[in-house]
Amino acid sequence: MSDIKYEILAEDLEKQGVDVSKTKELLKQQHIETPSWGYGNSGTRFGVFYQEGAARNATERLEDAATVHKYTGVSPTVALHIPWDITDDWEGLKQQASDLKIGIGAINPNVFQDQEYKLGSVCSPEESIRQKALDHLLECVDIMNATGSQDLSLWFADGTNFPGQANFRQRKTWMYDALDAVYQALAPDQRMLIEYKFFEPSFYHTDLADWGTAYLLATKLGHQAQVLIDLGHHPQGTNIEFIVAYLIDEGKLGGFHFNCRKYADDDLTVGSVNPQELFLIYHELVTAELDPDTETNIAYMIDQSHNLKPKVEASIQSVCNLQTAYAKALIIDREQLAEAQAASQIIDAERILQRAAETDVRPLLQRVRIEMGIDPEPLTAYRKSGYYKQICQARVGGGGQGWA
Ligand code: PSV
Ligand code: MN
Repeated sequence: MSDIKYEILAEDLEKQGVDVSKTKELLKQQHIETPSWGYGNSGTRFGVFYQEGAARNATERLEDAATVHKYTGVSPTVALHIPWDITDDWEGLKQQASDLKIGIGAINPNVFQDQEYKLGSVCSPEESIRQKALDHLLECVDIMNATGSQDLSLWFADGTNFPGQANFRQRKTWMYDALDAVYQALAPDQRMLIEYKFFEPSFYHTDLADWGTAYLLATKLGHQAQVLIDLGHHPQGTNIEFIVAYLIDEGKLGGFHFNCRKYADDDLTVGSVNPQELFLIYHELVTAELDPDTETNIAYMIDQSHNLKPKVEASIQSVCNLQTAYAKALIIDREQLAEAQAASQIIDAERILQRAAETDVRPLLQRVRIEMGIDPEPLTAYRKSGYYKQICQARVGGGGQGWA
């Protein structure tokens, strides 16, 4: 298994004090959850673009997720969106997942698409709509019990579009009361992850607009409620890595929705526009992971709809980008960094990060994959497999559930 590039890199890393075998072990244990909605037809609010071979139902979405796991080795679970992935046979779906060697991960309720939710869901001015939304959230807890899922991943489109449209404090109470009712329904080993987003689809105010709002609610609700960071949900220029560090320190970071943005909630491939930001986020995550005094339980999930790229390929590419960011963060010399920070050697501290960020970790990741018994080049191996041709032939007709 000799590979000259890997040998040179490993020797260099060891010289820098990196424990290469521990790094490889951590990379093998990485766990990235892919979203079922990344495999079906999707689009923007201006229209849906249909792709050949796109998954048409939950069964096919599971097949695609399993394929991504087969080639990456680190994406063993898939998140479901309800009702897009609804079935009347949860036992059957769970069995299918297990036959495909994957598991069902977070359950994402959908309280934003029905006509009745035009003015909000749990914060709707109409009592019956608030009740409908709450019933759906509780139904999703039942689904978690049926699938064995531990995380309920909550996102609300609730907000208003015009000044004076609604009473903020009234809506704040409605939001809290609904979340509290759901919280009470959780089993002790289940969590509620609260996602925030500063605008869209509402353009004047959003009821859960930022990490402060999500944190406040999660804190009031209790330890089974935590914050979920979606990388696309911040205003331009937000220092997300600082939010990550802060929430970890408060024991309130529950999960991620990885994607990438340039302007708004663009849902671009994670790491595609700003890999440095992703690296700095991972730096905070790894610092916490390697600290024996810091407890974390973070769900690493992708939230992307691939409107233009072939979906399975885009998912493989995304998982690989997350491996790269993790690997680069793992090889940071944290001891030297702590020394530079203590001595206020700003340039040196920055250079320590830079050295890791500029390291070509591809030979390391290739070696990790070989040791995991998979192909060192996931995308190439997938392309050679014939899977795409097979799904294009098999999946004819039907726009599919979801955005379509
Ligand atoms: C909303 O923009 C979001 O980020 C939420 O997580 C949804 O569940 C997901 O995208 C899919 O619409
Ligand atoms: Mn999201």
